[in-house]
Amino acid sequence: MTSKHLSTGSPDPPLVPGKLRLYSMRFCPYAQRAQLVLDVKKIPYDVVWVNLTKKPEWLAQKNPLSKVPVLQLEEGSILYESLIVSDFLDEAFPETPLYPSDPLLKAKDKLLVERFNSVILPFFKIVFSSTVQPEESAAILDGLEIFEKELEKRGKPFFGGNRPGMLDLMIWPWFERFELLGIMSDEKFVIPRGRFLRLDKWEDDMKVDDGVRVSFLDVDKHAKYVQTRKATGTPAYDSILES
Ligand SMILES: N[C@@H](CCC(=O)N[C@@H](CS)C(=O)NCC(=O)O)C(=O)O
Repeated sequence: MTSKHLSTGSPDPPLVPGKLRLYSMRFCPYAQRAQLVLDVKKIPYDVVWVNLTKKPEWLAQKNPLSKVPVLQLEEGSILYESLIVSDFLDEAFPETPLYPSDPLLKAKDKLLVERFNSVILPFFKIVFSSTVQPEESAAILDGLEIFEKELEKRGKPFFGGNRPGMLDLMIWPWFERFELLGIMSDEKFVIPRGRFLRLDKWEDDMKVDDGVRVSFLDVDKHAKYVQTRKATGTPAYDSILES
C-alpha cells in the first residue's frame, strides 16, 4: 500500500499473474468502494495508484471518463464506475456474497445506495467550499436519519446483517471522512456523536472489520489531502501517506 501515485509519463505496470488490477487514488471514496469489496471478499489484487492532477496517458484509454476506480481483469478486460465494479466483483466471486439472496431485498439495498447520493453531494460541497448552506447541512442530517432508522429496522449490527454487506461498503468511505465537515468548515457544521446512536455503533464496528481496516486512513490524512488540493490544486498524495 506504499507505492507512489503514477503521473504523466509513467508506464502502465504489467499485470500480475493471478491478480486483478485496481487503478485507484488513495483518497478517492469511490475507488475505496471497489477496494473494500476486494478486501472484504479477500480477492487477490494489486493496486496501481494514479495521480489525478497529472494523469498518466493510459488512464483515458482504460476509462473514457479518465476517472478511478478502474478494474482490469487478468485477460485484459476493463470495467469502471465504482458501483458497476463492485457488483461485478460480487457476482464474479460468489464466495462471501455481499447482497441478500432475495432479489427484492437486494433491490432495496441498491435503492439505499442510490439514496446516499443525497448525503454525498452536500458533503463534497461543504468540504471543498468550506462554507455551509443550511440546505446542505439539513440534507446530510436528513439523509443520515434514513440510515439510522433503517439500521434500527434491520436490528443487526450491519446493514448486511452480522457482517458488512454491499450497502455497508458503498456508504462507508464517506463515514470515514465525515469529520472533514467540521475540520474544513471551521466547526460550523459537525455531525454530533450521539445524534445517530445506531450509526455511531455501526461506525465503531466497521472500523475494526478486517477488510475495512485495509483501506482505512485517519481523518488527519484525509484533511491534508483536501487542504493541499484546495491550496495548490496539486494534492500531496505521496508525502501525506509517508508522513
Ligand atoms: N461515478 C464515479 C465517480 C468516480 C470519481 O469521481 N473519481 C474521481 C476521484 S474521487 C476521479 O477519478 N476524478 C478524476 C477526474 O474527474 O478527472 C464512480 O462511482 O466510480
